[in-house]
Amino acid sequence: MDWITVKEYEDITYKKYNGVARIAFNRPDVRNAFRPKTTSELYNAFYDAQEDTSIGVVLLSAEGPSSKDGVYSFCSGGDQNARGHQGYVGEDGQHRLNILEVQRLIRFMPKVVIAVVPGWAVGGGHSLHVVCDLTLASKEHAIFKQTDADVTSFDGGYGSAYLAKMVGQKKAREIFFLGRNYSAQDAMDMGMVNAVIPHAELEDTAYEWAQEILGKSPMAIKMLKFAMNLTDDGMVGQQVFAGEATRLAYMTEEAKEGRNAFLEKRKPNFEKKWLP
Ligand code: S0N
Repeated sequence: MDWITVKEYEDITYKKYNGVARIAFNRPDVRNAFRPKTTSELYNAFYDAQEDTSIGVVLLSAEGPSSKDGVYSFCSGGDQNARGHQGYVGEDGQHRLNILEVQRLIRFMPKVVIAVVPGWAVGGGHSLHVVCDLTLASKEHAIFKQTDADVTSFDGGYGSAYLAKMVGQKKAREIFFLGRNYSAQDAMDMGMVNAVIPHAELEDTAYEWAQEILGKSPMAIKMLKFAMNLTDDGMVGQQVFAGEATRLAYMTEEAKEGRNAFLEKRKPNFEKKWLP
């Protein structure tokens, strides 16, 4: 793939090619832990991918392996060195919890986000794969693990409660309460991974999955994603889904007449078509 770099960042890489955006963690020596700079760069890149109408699928992946020991990692969650007493401390000295804003962007963006997991997916990194629409995992190197209860930095939202909807209550509680390591195959058997891929083929396979999705109807994909989110997202899920219903309504003659009648200061003529 001839990926084209969109913008140079410090903690991530951001590239695009042929309808696909690839956003990747780039702190492999700390197992791709995220600090506030990382989350702010992630938010920036995801927002760009959301706004770019040529992009239909986003891959969330990771650079690596570590230069220190050759270990592959997707993300090991919040950088414990950046952790203060009220959140994670950025260069401006402020404490933040802004990985949650990244999670919301992934969850609510009208495009498919695929987690491409080449190695460790741990803590907040595990939660990120949970919130992505699909997960592809390296057969040889992916390991899924929840350490939130070890370090008292826990995700009580999508990372745990939504995970329980995905793998079942007993399994989710095991994952969080025991903090064990799970292989890509274990994770697939539990229903939180879509496919186990030989490591050397992982990135190409992710790109191929993206191309398959790009062949589908963009509106159908978007509405299906929002429909599947809706029941778990309460009123916000309804708001996101309903926003798209409003957009579809704007495209009708009826909506044009409603707007035109107001602007022309006359009564609207809706031709009274009450479809069954
Ligand atoms: C990933 C693990 C299991 C890998 O083990 P391994 O292979 O034995 O490697 P290590 O020798 O442990 O690590 C290699 C080097 O990388 C550093 N490092 C690894 N992870 C981190 C990290 N998270 N932060 C900082 N540094 C990290 C090591 O220190 C080591 O460095 P050197 O070579 O210098 O010694 C293993 O590393 C591990 O368990 N890591 C910690 C995982 C963890 O506990 N993460 C935090 C969990 N919690 C969250 O992520 C919360 C997320 C969150 O932010 C959030 C969630 C909900 C609501 C709000 C928030 C919020 O606060 O925003």
